[in-house]
Amino acid sequence: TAAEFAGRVRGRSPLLGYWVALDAPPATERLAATGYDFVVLDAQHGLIDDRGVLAGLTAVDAARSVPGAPGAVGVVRVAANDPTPIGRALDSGAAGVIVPLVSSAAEAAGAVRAARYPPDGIRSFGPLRSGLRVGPSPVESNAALVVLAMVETPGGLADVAAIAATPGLDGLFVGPNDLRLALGAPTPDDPAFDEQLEAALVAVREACDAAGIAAGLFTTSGEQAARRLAEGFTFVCVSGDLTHLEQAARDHLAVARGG
Ligand code: 3PY
Ligand code: MG
Repeated sequence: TAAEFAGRVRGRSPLLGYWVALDAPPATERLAATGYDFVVLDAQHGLIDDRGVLAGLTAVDAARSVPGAPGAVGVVRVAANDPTPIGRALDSGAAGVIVPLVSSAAEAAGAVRAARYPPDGIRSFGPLRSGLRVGPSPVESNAALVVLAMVETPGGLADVAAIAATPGLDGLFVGPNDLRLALGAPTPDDPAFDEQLEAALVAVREACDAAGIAAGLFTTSGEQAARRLAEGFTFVCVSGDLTHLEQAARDHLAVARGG
């Protein structure tokens, strides 16, 4: 349930997630049944609109009824730090939101307020699907839904300790592509910025440790994810649908052509 997931996020249990960028609910259901703790539907850069978010969250929940499957919970990386997409993602049944481009403690507080009903926040009441999944009670929802702020801008990095200390915030989540660009790199994978990125990741992790919240980030492989967990990150998105499709297509073609 969403409440159990929130307990694990807040308890800083190591959690592994899968990143979904494609609006393909039957594929999402199968991926959600493979054993990941959570599935993120990317409504910022992913090719997923509001209807796709609703269908994707329904698919993730359906995976929990697959015999023998451990089942995951659905989380949405919303399009923007704005009460409208945050409220809609939660109304659609998300167990939490990952909010992009949070650049100050004030912005982090805004994200938390958008996800909580009064008196804790400003979320408008209308949990059309969430009422079934999380429960219709505002108090229950406020307690059960998690909010993670993405640190991936110069302001976010400069203000990371204050952002992590935001009351009600459940975790930070690093977007390494934007963060590397924020550090001045000309491309999101320029190896000349590896050292600076590593230092930034340490700063984010230490801020999370100090605040006692989840330390999250996006990786693109099992190897990277294992390394980040070993470092102390607690909420790691291992890889995603588009990455895997492309990789498998390329690898199989290479083998078919004789390596
Ligand atoms: C980033 O790397 O900037 C992200 O937002 C993760 O996709
Ligand atoms: Mg980003």
